[in-house]
Amino acid sequence: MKLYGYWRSTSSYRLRLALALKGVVPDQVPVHLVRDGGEHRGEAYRRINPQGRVPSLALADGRVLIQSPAIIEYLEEVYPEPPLLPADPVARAQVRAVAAIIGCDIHPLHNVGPLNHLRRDLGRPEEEVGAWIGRWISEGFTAIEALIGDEGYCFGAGPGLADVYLVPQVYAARRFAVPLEPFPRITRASSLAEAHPAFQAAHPSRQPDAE
Ligand SMILES: N[C@@H](CCC(=O)N[C@@H](CS)C(=O)NCC(=O)O)C(=O)O
Repeated sequence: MKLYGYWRSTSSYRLRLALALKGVVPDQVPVHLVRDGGEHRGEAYRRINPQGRVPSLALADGRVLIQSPAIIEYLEEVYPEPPLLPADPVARAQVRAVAAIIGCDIHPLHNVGPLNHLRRDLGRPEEEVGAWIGRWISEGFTAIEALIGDEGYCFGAGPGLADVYLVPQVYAARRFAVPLEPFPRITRASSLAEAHPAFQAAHPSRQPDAE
């Protein structure tokens, strides 16, 4: 298996976490999102992923999966142990809701492409871009703070899908200097997860392309 990703991309980070929790170790192929206007935009990478985004996962037979939520579901189906989702359908929907707040409602608003558009095309100053990022992360985190449990990981004693999404989003919040004090549950759950060996192995600073 080959994982095409970028060390500090939150979508790549969440996929690395799911792989690490499942004990699957792919070969890593770094795709630089910044250098030379972004390697992900080039023809060579678009032949692998027509959307020109990371991550992508090439299977042993050469077929390529894209979009981290779809790839993580694939992993959950093919490597069911340890499960990332609880058995109960209602609990599964609750975990998926936290993942969706991050994957659908927070992350797309501070992704490389939209931020480049704000800065370069719309000429917004850095101060406004920072306020934009902070607004959407804080709004999403306010909802998540009300949805997750008040002890342990996001939902209980072991790490699961919600933690796989939350930890990279907390990493991004710190990177963008978004205050985390209003979110004690998020801070507790992410700190606990960060100490787990799989989460340590998947951390951006531990990746071969880390700068
Ligand atoms: N929904 C996609 C998002 C993928 C995505 O947008 N990845 C970012 C890095 S975190 C990227 O490649 N951005 C490039 C760009 O926006 O130009 C997923 O979860 O895989």
